[in-house]
Amino acid sequence: MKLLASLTSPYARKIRVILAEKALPFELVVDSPWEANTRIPELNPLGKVPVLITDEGETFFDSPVIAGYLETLGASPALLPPAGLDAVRVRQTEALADGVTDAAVTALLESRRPDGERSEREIARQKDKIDRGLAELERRLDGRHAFNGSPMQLGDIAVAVALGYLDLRFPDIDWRSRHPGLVPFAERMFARSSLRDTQPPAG
Ligand SMILES: N[C@@H](CCC(=O)N[C@@H](CS)C(=O)NCC(=O)O)C(=O)O
Repeated sequence: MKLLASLTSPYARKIRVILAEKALPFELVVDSPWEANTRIPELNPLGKVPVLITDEGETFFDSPVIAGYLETLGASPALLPPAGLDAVRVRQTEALADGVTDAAVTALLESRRPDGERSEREIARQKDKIDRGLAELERRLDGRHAFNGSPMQLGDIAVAVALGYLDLRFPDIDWRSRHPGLVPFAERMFARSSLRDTQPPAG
């Protein structure tokens, strides 16, 4: 299977972490939807990474759908409980973490707009979402080792990737000081080889 991804995309990183945890072989095709010669819109009409092409030639996006597909391959460890309320709860953690990532991506794009077009108010609005999202994650974690019970699940990976993205793009937010309850969890997750090996390049 092939994964089309940019090396800085947090959503693509989530999928790369899952592939690494499950030791699933894949070909990484680096492609950025922001480049003029990108192939992404041919594969995903929304023009976004990640995109996964299965060995059978089927194409899947976006990252929650790809995560669901990878689960069907049956490789361990399972990162989603079998269908049911427990699976919905893991998906809720993923959605909350992805929402923090969405707000960070939106704030970054806004901050890169030229003078006169940039809205500081919009950046602040997105940063509020980040802060509220992290506060809710901290509350839900409640000092435990993982969000949806042991062992690690998809939601834990999404949270770790969201925090890693804040480190990359918004170190000034200093989430560690504002949400110290997330720090031991993040340190454990960041130490895993799947996260170490998928660290985004600076820039
Ligand atoms: N909900 C999507 C979000 C994907 C996404 O926004 N990817 C960004 C890269 S970090 C992208 O490709 N942006 C290009 C664009 O918005 O045109 C997912 O989870 O896969």
